[in-house]
Amino acid sequence: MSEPVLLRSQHDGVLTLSLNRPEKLNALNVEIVDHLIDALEFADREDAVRCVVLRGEGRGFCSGQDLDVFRSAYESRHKIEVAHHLRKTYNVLAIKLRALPKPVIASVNGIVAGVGLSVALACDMRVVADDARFTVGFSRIGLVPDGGGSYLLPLIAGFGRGLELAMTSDRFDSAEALRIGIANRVVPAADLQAATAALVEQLVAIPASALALTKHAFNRAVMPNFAAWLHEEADIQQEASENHDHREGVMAFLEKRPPAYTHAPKR
Ligand code: LHQ
Repeated sequence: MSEPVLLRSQHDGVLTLSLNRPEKLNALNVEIVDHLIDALEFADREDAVRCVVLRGEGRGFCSGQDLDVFRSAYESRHKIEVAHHLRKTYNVLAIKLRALPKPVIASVNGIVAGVGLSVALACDMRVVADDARFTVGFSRIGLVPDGGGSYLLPLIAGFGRGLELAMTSDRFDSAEALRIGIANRVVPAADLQAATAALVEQLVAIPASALALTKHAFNRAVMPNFAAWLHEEADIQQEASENHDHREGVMAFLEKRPPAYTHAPKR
């Protein structure tokens, strides 16, 4: 039997969810996102769960959408229903992460890219290993940040720096993530688990209702239109994905060669 793509463990009120596709730096597919959504629904209805930790197995937190999934569609030049895909996967996940009335901590090691970054940003706090490396990444394959990325990145990192990182897809390190507010704290890689556990321990000692209502208040105060935005973001991504340069960017990544972009407005 193959390994589960999402590992779950529960101790002392903490549900730990570990993305488990280390050979692809925990790239996401529909199966893993469905498991994540199920786990968050479980966390919501189980009083015994007081806090959720999201982490990645291996040398990365998450490299974003598994680009191999779309290989045959890109090769055959079929249209991909990207907006539909987003609405049934990452948009649901982002809404669940924000709506869960319990803290969700991303414990971030190694690589973070694409919608993997969006997922980390949709969590409540990010404890980051000092060797973590980030890239928004979408623009390199002709896309816009999705899964809430176009909302959460400017909200958390600021409009100017967020837009720069989204447009350039420049890599940045943990020190920069801390400086722009993406990391709540940076710790030596060897201490990531202990530092995450210490934060969780601090949170679970605080009245659960205060945590739930504080999260609700912050959501309502600064992101009351998040769900509506996700819908619109998916339409924008659909448009981006219909450009030839997106297909070329994905195929170049899969074929491990530099892309040959045309920069034409439409394919
Ligand atoms: C991967 C991936 C990956 C598959 C590493 N997929 N295999 C929404 C709607 C529609 C379409 C598309 O997407 C989306 C949402 C998105 O998230 S778009 C953004 C998707 N992510 C990316 O574009 C990032 C792609 N990955 C990379 O650029 C690099 O792998 C990074 C910079 C993350 C890490 O670089 P390295 O540390 O040099 O590692 P690597 O590239 O050697 O990756 C290790 C393996 O993982 C490798 O496989 P291999 O068989 O050669 O060992 C990669 O092919 C595989 N992998 N990311 N997203």
